[in-house]
Amino acid sequence: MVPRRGVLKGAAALAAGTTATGRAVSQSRSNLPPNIPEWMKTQGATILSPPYGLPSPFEKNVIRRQRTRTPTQTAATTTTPLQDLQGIITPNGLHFERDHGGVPAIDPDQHRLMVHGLVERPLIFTMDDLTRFPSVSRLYFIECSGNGSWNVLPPATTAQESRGLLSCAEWTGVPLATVLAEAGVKPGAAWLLAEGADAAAMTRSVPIAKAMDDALLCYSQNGERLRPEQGYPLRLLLPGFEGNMSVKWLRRLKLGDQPFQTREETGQYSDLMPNGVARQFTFVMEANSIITFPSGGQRLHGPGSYEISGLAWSGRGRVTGVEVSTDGGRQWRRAALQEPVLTKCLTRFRLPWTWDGAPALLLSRSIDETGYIQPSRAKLVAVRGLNSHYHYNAIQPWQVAADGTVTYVA
Ligand SMILES: Nc1nc2c(c(=O)[nH]1)N[C@H]1C(S)=C(S)[C@@H](COP(=O)(O)O)O[C@H]1N2
Ligand SMILES: [Mo]
Repeated sequence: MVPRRGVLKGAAALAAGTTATGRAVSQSRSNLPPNIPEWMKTQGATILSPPYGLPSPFEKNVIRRQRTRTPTQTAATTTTPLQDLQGIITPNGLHFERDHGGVPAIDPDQHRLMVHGLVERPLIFTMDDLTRFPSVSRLYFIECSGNGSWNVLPPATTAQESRGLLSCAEWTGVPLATVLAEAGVKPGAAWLLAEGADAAAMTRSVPIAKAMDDALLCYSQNGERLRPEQGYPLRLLLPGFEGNMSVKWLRRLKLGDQPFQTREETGQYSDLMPNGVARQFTFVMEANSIITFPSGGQRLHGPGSYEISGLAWSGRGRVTGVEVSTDGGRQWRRAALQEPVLTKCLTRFRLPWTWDGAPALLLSRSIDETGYIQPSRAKLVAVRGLNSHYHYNAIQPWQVAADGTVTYVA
C-alpha cells in the first residue's frame, strides 16, 4: 500500500541522518555508508555475556514505569510500554505489575496449593504434583480493571500511561477444572475463594462456572517459569476477567456455596453508579482498544505515508472488527486484523494512512463477537457516571497537531 516513491524518499532521508519515520539518528557520519561501521572492525562481545539475555542498551527507554505515585513502593503499580511494542506478546520483563503487598520471594519447593471446603477430598499439591497434570498453553491478556482513567489526564499522557495496565502472554499450566476434579467438587459448591501467598493475602471469590470453563493454574509465561512479579511459582488466570481476580502466588482454593465477600470485592473492585448503588462482581473486561502508533508523546516527521497500528481486546471473546477514524469520528474505516485473532487475547490492528499535514484526531473502536461496540467517553459516562474507579473502556483519542506532535485528549 505504501507508494514506492514514499519508500525511496525514506531511504534518501536515511543518508541525511533520519530514519524513514523521521527519528533523528547519530549525527556522526563515520558509521554511515559508504564507510565501514566501527562495529565491523573488531570482534563483538563474547557469548554468555550475560547468560540470561538482555535487550540492546539502545532500548533503555522501553521499560515499565510506575503509574502513579503511591505511598509505598510495595502496594504499587507499573505499566507496560504499549507504544514501543509490536505484535501482541508482552515480553516478560515488560509485563505490567500490580502488587498489593510487594513481590514475595517464594521457594517453589516450599510452596503448596491447598484445595478444601466443599470438596470430597481436601488436597495439598506440591509444584511437582501440579506440573504432572496434563498441561495447556494459551494466549490471553491480563488487564487491571483500574486501566484507563475516568479523570481527564494531561496532554502529555502516553499510551503506556493511558492503557498500560494491560499485557498479553502465552500462559502454560493445568486447567483448574482438572485439579478440582481430583479433589471432587461437592454438590452445592457455587464459588471458590482464591488466596495468594503474598503479604496482602489477596483473596477473591470466583464463580464455579468460570473455574470449570477456561480458568488455568499457570506456572509458565512465554515459555519460561512465571516471573516473581507475575506470581511465581503459581498463579490463577481467569481469561477476560478483571486482572485482580487472577490471584498470584496462589496458595489456597476454598470451595463454598456463596461468595466470600472479601475486602477486594466489597471495599475495592466495585463500581459506584450515578444513583449511589454500587455494582459488585463486575468481572468481565469489556471490548477496548488503543492506537499505539501514532500515540501520545510521539511525533510524526512530516506529511506522507504512515501505518496506524494498535491493540484491541475483549474479555467476552474474540475481536471481530476495529474501526479507525482520522477525523474525530466523522468517517470510520475498517482496520486489518493481524492473525492470530484469538479469544480473550490482544489483537493487533493496522491501517495505512496518508497524513496531509493538517491537524487530525485519531480514534479507534473495537467490536467483539457479542456485537458490543466500544463506546465514546460521552456515552460511557452517560451510563456509568463519574463515581467509578474501575472498568473504563472508552475510545482513546489522539490529537495530531500540524507540527506532528501527538497528544492525549479525553
Ligand atoms: N496475590 C496477589 N494476586 C494479585 C495481586 C496481588 O496484589 N496479590 N494483584 C492483582 C491485580 S489488582 C492485578 S491487576 C493482577 C496483575 O497481574 P500482574 O501483576 O501479573 O500484571 O494481579 C492480581 N493478582
Ligand atoms: Mo488490578
